Amino acid sequence: MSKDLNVGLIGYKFMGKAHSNGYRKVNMFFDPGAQVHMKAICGRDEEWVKKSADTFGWEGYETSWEKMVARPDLDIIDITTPSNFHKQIAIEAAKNGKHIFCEKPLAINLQDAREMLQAAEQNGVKHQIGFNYRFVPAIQLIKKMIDQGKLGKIYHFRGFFLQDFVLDPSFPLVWRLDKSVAGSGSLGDLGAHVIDCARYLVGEFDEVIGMSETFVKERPIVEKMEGLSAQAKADSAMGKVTVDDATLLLARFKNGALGSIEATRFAGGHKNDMYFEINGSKGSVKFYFERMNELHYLNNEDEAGLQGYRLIQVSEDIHPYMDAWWPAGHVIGYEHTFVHQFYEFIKAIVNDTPTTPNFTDGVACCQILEAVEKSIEERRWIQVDSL
Ligand code: SOE
Repeated sequence: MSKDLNVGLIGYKFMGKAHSNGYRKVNMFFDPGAQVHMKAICGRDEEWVKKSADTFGWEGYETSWEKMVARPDLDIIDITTPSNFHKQIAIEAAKNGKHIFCEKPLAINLQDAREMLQAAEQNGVKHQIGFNYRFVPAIQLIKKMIDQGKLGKIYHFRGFFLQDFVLDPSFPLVWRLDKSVAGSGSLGDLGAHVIDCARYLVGEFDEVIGMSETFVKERPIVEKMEGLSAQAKADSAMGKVTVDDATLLLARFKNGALGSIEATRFAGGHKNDMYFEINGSKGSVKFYFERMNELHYLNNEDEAGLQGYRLIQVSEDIHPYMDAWWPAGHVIGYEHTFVHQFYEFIKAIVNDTPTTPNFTDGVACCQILEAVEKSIEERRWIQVDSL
């Protein structure tokens, strides 16, 4: 281990905690070629940010992001704020020569995302986006299988991301339900992950068409928020929900495959139910995030009469990232995907190699999100490249 890299993290809620845990673990389980130092965490509420610094293991804290991105001792700025802050923070961080890690969606609209990519490229800094599901070992294994031709020609990508955390109409108007802060609702928050997996595994989108609905149009104004849970006063005034509660889309990929994706926060009983299935000429795979250590694989070339989906435990040393963790069968979880993504990010900085997924992937995803929104508005198919 030769190098030292100092990180400054902006945001201290759900994603702030997940990222902090990732940085804490990365050197313990992997050797990315540099020692990560958790220098400072930043947030507006001093009491909270100080408490988060102590609990998550940061050396210090800041209450101004402007001050944070200008600190000469920091090499990396990591952005886990609500989405409307991504652009200004990333652009200033780039101007200050910091490598940038940014949560998804990259920005609240395509134009902002493009400006962020441009700033990072012009200032020659590394940039990565938090599509952490790519770093699930089973998803990495699917990628390997597709690249090796095991699924043959891909015909279908069929995915969904189902949650139910806003199902109760009295759940308050949190920032994720405000378009000016979040960009979009279930589409950009949940659909973005599935779209990214589809791009990663199947290829670029050609055209899309969508439909969406906001089932609960007004909610009590939020009083206090912590992670995904929030409270409103019993007699709180109501505010308007300005994002989609659910969006469904159809897609045609450039390689001829067909896709369908559903993203909703109104699927009762589904907590973080991300699923996709890929069908090809030689085989198929099925992946359920809530069973993320498993992969269902069908080989069309198996003997007739003995065909069926086999269940692979993706937990052996030969599986992606698993040699760093526990003996086979000692399963890993959601938080490990963050350790993997930071391992790749740090390694790319140290070796000066390309980062993946990066802001180019973030822009490509925003382009698809915007094409879906346009198709809903205009009630017609939209060519993704036309935006
Ligand atoms: C909330 O809907 C959320 O936490 C997303 O913001 C994350 O990206 C996803 O992993 C789980 O759900």
